[in-house]
Amino acid sequence: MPRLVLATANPGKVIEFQAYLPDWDCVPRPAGLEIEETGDTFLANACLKATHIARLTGEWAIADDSGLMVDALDGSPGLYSARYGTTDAERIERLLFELGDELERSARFVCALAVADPTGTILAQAEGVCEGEILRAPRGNGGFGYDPIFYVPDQGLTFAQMTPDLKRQVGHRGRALAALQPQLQALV
Ligand code: ITT
Repeated sequence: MPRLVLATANPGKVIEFQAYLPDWDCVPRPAGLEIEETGDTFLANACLKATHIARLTGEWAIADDSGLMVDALDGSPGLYSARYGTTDAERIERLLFELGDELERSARFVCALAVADPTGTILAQAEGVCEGEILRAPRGNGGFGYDPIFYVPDQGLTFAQMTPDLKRQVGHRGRALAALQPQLQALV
C-alpha cells in the first residue's frame, strides 16, 4: 500500500482522511510544525501545505485547506475559518454573534485538496463544496469545527448529527476526495 503523509495538524481532518483513503497507508505529519497559510485561495494554501510537508518528509503528501463561507458576512470566515477563534466553541460563538438575527443564513463549506510528490511538485488537486445554512444554536455532537451549526437542508441534519459515512457522501471534503480519486489512481 503506498504511503501518504497527511499534511494536517487538525485531528478532525485526520480522522476523516483515514476513512476516505482506505487504499493508502496514511501517516500523520511530523508534530510541532507551523506552516504559514499565505495563499489567497483555498487551493493555493492546500498546495503550499502539501509541497512543504512533502519536501520536509521526502514522502508523498496530501493537504487540505477548507473553510466556511457565509453569504451574509460576505464570505467570512472563509480563508480565516481556523483563525476565527482559538477553540471550536469560540469560533462557533463568534460566528453566531456576527450573524445575530440575520434571516439570510445561507453558507457553504469549501475544501481544496492537493497532493505533492517527494520533491514537492503538485501532481493532483481538486475542490469540493457543500451548501447549507447556519443555525441559531448548535445541534449534534459528532464531527468537529463548525459542524454543529452547519445544517444541510437536503438531509434535514447538521454535519454534527450525521454519521461519518453520510458526512463523507454529502460533505465538502468527501466531494473533493471523490473528485481527486481518479487522479490518485493514475498516480499509483
Ligand atoms: P491544517 O491547516 O493543519 O490542516 P486547520 O484547522 O488550520 O488545520 P484550515 O486552515 O484548513 O485547517 O482551516 C479550516 C477550518 O475550517 C478548521 O479549523 C475548521 O474550523 C473549519 N472546517 C474545515 N472543515 C470543516 C468541517 O468538515 N467541519 C467543520 N469545520 C470545518
